[in-house]
Amino acid sequence: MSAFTVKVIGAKQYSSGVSVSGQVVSLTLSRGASDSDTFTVSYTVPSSKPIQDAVGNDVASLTNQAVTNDTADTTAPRPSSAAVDGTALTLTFNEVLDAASKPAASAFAVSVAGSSRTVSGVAIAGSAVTLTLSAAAGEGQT
Ligand SMILES: [Ca+2]
Repeated sequence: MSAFTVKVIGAKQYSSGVSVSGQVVSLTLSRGASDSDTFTVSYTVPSSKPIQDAVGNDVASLTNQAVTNDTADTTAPRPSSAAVDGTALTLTFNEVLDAASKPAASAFAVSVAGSSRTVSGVAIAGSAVTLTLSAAAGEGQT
C-alpha cells in the first residue's frame, strides 16, 4: 500500500514507483497522463520510511494537493457541433483553437440541399470556426 494517492479528476490512479532525490519526490504512474487530465496527489505519513529531511523531520501529510499538468497536448480537437444561421455556418470544437492558423475558404466544402455553396470567409475564435456562405441558407434546408 503506497503512502501516496494520485487522483485524476477524482478517480484514483495507482502509482507504481516512488523515488526521492534531493528536494524532489517523483511518483511513477501506472497509466500515462493526458494533457487534459486534472491531477491531485495526497500523502499519508507512513509508519515505515516516511519522507524526511536530513535530520529526521517527517514531511507533513498532503491532502488533494493540486498538480500542474505539463503533459504535451497530442490530441486533435474534435468537432462537437455544427449549426448554420443565415450566411454563417459555425463548427464548434471541444477545445480552444489557434486563431492564427486559419485555412483558406477553399479548404471547406458546403452543400445546401445537395448543391454546393461557396464559402467566402473563415473566422476562428475560441473553440469555433465560422464560415461565411455566399447566400443565406433557407430555413429548413440542410
Ligand atoms: Ca488538443
